[in-house]
Formats: sequence, C-alpha cells, structure tokens
Amino acid sequence: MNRFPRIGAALGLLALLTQAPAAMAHGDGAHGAAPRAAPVEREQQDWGVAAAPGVRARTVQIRMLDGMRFVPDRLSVRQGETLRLVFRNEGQLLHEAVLGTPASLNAHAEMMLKHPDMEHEEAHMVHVAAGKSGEIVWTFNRAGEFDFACLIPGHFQAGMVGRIRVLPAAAGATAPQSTQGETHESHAH
Ligand SMILES: [Cu+2]
Repeated sequence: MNRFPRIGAALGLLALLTQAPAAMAHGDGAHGAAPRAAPVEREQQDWGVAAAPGVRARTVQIRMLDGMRFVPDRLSVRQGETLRLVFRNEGQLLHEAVLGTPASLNAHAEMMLKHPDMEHEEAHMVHVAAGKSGEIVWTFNRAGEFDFACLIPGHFQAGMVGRIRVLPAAAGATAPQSTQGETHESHAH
C-alpha cells in the first residue's frame, strides 16, 4: 500500500507540469500549490481504476446476504470495460464490498481483524447498511482475476467473496494502455 501515495504524487506532479504553462500565463505564481481539490481521486490500482466521470458503464446488480454471500458472485468483464456495481444489502447486518486482488484483500482483511473499528472510504469500496444499496463505478483496465469481498470481521472468513474475471482486450483494440507490468505468464510463486 505504501507505494500508492508515491504514484499519486507522481501523477500530481505530472498534472502540475502539464498545467504549468497556463498557470504561468496567468502570472498567479501558484507554483508550489498543486490544486489538491480534484473532484475524484483516480488512482490506478492493480485491479483497475475508479471510472472517469460520465464514462459509459454497464450496470450489474449484486445482492448482499446475511448468509455471507454475494449473488451473483461470478462476473466476467472485458478489459477496459466500466461497471456500475450496485450492491443491494438484503440482510439485517452491515455489509461492505471491497474490490482488489486476492492478495490485497487478504492483507486488508487481516488489518480489519486487528482494527475492527478502522474507518476508511475509497473509490474501490462501499459500505451498505441493511436494506440500502450502494455502488462502485470501476474501470477494469487490467486483465486478470480479481475479487470483491466483504471485509467486515467474520464475513470474509465465512466466504463472503466474489470473483471478477477481466478478459484481455480483443486483439486489434486500439485503446491506449500501458503494457508495463502486464505480462502474467512468467509469474513465479
Ligand atoms: Cu458482510
């Protein structure tokens, strides 16, 4: 997790650099003061990125049940596709949905066990009270096998996990994307 702030800083610097000419033209000299008030922070994660505002999304309804299940718990997505995941809590308990890699979710679940009252809110997670719904709008721009899980202590351990398979973009697709770190076949354990 520690490397994400660095990536964020790098992106912030990039934004600052691309904005610099305009800022200088206005002579406001606000060099050091990078605008921190972006409406949504869109940080690339291993499992994708928060959707850009207004992007077309496919809606998928997912039920959250006190039997510690998501229904459905298997999704298939084409790389580059954006989903509006609408989680409806049909139980009596609070549930949450957190997107991640199996490894990131395991680590996060461990932390939740140690600090059950930890409060956090990020674009790739949503907490849903009984009878309510909540959503995550997410662009799956990396191929692979990812999970969504309820990390409330006990729920994850009882199997409240679903799987999202992101199929590689079709050959010939022209969507610009980095190929850096995208090869999976030589991954050794
Ligand atoms: Cu739950």
